Amino acid sequence: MGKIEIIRGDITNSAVDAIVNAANCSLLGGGGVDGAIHRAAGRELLEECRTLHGCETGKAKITKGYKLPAKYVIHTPGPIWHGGRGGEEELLASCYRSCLTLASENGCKTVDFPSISTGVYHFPLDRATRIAVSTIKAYLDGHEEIERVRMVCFDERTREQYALVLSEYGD
Ligand code: AR6
Repeated sequence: MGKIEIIRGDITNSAVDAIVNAANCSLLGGGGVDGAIHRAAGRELLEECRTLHGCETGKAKITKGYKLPAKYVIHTPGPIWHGGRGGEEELLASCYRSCLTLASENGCKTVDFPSISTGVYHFPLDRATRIAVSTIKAYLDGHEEIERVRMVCFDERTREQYALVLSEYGD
C-alpha cells in the first residue's frame, strides 16, 4: 500500500536509484523523454548503449546514469499503438514488468517511470495508465525490495489520468 506515487516533473531531475527511458528498439536515442535523458546524461550514455545492440519491444536493458542524478537508466522500447490488435497492451505490461525485474536484480529500491508509449507512440492514455498502475501494483505485491515507484508525468493531463487511476485503487 502507498508505494506508488504520481508526480508532475522532468524525469532527468530524478535523484533515484533508477529512471526508466521510453526508448526505441535501437537504444541509440530519439526525441521525447529519450532525447532529454541522453542530453542530460551526456555522450557516455550513448557509448554504453551502442554496446547493447538494441532491445526488443516489451523487454528492457540497464545502463549507468552518467551525468544524471539517477544511478541507473533502464531502457525499454514500448509498443507503437496500431489499434490494439497487435498485442500492444500485453507488450506495454511487459515493459513495466521487465523494468522492475531489472531494478530488483540491480538492487534498486527507488524507481521513476515516464508514461511509456503515450507520446510519439500514441498509446491511448486511459488504457496505458490502467496497464501501468495495475502491472506495477502486481509486481510490488511480491517484491518488498522495491520501496517506491513514481510515475513522473511531464504534463498535467497525464498526471491527472494517473492520479485518477491510482485513486480508484484507494491509494
Ligand atoms: N520527463 C518525463 N516525461 C517526459 C519527458 C521528461 N523529460 N519528456 C517527455 N516526457 P515519448 P513514447 C513524456 O514520446 O511515446 C522517442 O523518440 C511525454 O510527454 O517520449 O514511448 C523514442 O526514441 C509522454 O507523456 O515516448 C522512441 O522512438 C511520455 O514522456 C519514441 O519516442 C512518453 O512520450 C517513444 O515514444
